[in-house]
Amino acid sequence: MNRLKFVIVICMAMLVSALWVIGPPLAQAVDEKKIPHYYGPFPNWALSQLPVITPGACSVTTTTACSTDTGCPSGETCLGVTVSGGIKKFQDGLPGLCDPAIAGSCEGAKNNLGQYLPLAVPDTTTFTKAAGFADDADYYVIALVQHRERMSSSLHPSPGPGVGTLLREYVQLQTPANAAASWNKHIALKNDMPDGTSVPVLMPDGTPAIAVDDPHYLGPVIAATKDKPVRIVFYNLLPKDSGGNLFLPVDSTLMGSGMGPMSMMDPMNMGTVDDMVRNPACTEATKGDNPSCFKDNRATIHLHGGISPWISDGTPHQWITPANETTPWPEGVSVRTVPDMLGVPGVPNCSAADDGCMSFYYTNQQSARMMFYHDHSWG
Ligand SMILES: [Cu+2]
Repeated sequence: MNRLKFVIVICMAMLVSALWVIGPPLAQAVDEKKIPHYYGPFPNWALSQLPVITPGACSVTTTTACSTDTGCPSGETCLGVTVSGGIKKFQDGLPGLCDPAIAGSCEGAKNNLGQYLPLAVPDTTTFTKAAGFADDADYYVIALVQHRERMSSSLHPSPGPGVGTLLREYVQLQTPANAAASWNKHIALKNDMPDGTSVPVLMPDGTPAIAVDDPHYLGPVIAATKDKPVRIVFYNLLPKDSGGNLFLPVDSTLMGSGMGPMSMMDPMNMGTVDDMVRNPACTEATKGDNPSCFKDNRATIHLHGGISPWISDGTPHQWITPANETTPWPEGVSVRTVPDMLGVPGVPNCSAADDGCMSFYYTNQQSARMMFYHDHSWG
């Protein structure tokens, strides 16, 4: 019997005797600096501020504390109740749609929180019939970054580092065709981290990642035309290694999102809340930057409702990790490159498994409709 097994047997023997006299450990109090775990020992929670209600007193029997009239004797009202904090609904304006290529358009579309929905600005000169392609196409380079955005005037009233809700947002990168355009805001992108810090976003070649506009919730809006294809090069620019762990609870027991396809020890049932069955390998508590786990920073673009060839659907197995990620699995098994997007001047070559980018072709051979593109990674 090796040492590990011996210790386990000892532990189980102690456990059997201990279980009769103790319950499971108490759930820990919410600590917003910690990432919630799907299994524990930290509880799942959402950081929604609850309102603080200071009780008042009943109108006649004034020694009776109350928070509503029903807390008072019949016929009396509850007076002096105050409510503070919480998240108020319907306080903020909706972000407006705007075209960054038109001066002043997005400034005018801002709501009271500074939010707006920028259109993606197409590159119409790279993929053209004149250049030998079957159709003129709108071409975009879209990246995914981690970004904080203030979502409600009830949240985080004072500006400062780490303010806003942490999100993963799509953003339009500049291309050679629009690098010198007057409307290009040349935003040097940063990834916002759960601890409140920010780190510069680099392209796979180590140069700064430059966006045409700041990241915005819901991402750049792509206005397409029936029968005119949209072509996209997608860059996964999320943080790498343990920084790429998702800041939401992840059910890593779904095959393909936790342990990789390799021999790993079977989880042992110790009957405790934090044993390997109830706190499996590759959950937030144990993942770290363990290369034996599928990464949480896998991402893709799925065009929801699009009539797209399967290679460009962005299926659950068409995800990629950021370039240079430490993983044996840098892309899903169904990732394919759009054949005629290879070897095009100014267009990134995304044919390598670990290049952190992939290409998409949307036919738009369908009637006008509102669609959305979103992540679709397995797990
Ligand atoms: Cu969808």
